[in-house]
Amino acid sequence: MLAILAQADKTFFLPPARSTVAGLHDGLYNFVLWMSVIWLVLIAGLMVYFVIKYRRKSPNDKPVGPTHSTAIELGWTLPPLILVMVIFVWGFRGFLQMNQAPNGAYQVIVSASKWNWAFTYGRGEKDSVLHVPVDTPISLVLTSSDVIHSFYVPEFRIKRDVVPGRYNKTWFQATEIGEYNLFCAEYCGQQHSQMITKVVVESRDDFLAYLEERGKWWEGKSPVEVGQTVWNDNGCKQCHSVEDADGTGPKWNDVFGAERKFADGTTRIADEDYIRDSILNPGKNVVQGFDNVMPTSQGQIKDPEITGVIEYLKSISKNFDGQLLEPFPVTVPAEDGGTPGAQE
Ligand code: HEC
Ligand SMILES: [Cu+2]
Repeated sequence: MLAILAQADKTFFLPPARSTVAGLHDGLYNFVLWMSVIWLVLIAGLMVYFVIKYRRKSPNDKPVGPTHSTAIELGWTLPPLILVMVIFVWGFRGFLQMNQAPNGAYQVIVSASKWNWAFTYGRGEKDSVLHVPVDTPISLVLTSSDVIHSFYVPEFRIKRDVVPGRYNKTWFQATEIGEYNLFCAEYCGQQHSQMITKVVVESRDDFLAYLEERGKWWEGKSPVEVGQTVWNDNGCKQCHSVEDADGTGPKWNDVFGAERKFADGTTRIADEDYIRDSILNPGKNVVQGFDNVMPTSQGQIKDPEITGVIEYLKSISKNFDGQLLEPFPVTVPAEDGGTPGAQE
């Protein structure tokens, strides 16, 4: 919270404007605000003045009946009409600008789910933080896999609902390199308030380097490390604790190798196939005592990542003491009861 305030240039007013449309929105906002202030002061002031000036001064004062003045009537009708039309045209221009991405905008897919954000780029690169090049129009296609969320970046002055079952669009062009907060602005359940991530605006070269690295981000990492990163970055950690406590989903430290019981009374040993199934078709085997609320990762997770999750689950499971996928040569568990699978 303090960090957010500090970033907003220590003001409770609008945070600094960092996108091309922000100027137009701020202009209109300030116009409406100051018009309201001026009219409030004027009307309230006149009211007080009239109450005093025309108060009943003696018991013999008779109330004066209504009279008509065309000039006054036009006076309080036409100026407000003109003002409202100005606000309408101004707002409508902003509305059009907000909705029409310029041709050639770079597209990013935004997937929201309880309670995290995922961003997918042109070649399937994927991340939980939104990276974009500066001074480049970015068009966003927003989808949700569960409930209504809302994509909100205060510095860019853009907010768009993310609705399950349809694709909403918006766009922006960031004007300054930096990191900005990205909020969910639609109350979407228990951990709504933690559905926060960042927009990293960087130079074109940095962005290209980032995409390059993200494309095969798992290269050079051990599968366990890959799995842990997926757990962290793909939102698994919101529901699955790796410590000894169930959350919205089952804790992960006793899954692999155990016999899992399901809501329909069936059971299954948690092996590689089961984990893969659970990730791609969460509704197929719903673990007893839990709701069928896990979003599918179908189309959002690559095979090396699934392998990573499997190995990570093995590495933290109390019910697994077999061999992990490791770089050659592997470490053989010591006969004298040393830590199984430990690296030399
Ligand atoms: C919204 C909460 C939520 C999120 C996010 C979530 N899960 Fe789940 N997950 C659940 C629930 C609830 C269950 C138990 C019900 C079921 O089996 O569908 C479950 C079950 C599982 C199981 C079977 C575990 C067992 O105990 O037998 C696996 C494996 C799993 N999830 C993997 C993942 C992975 C990998 C991710 C991240 C890509 C993830 N989950 C994200 C809620 C979630
Ligand atoms: Cu949300």
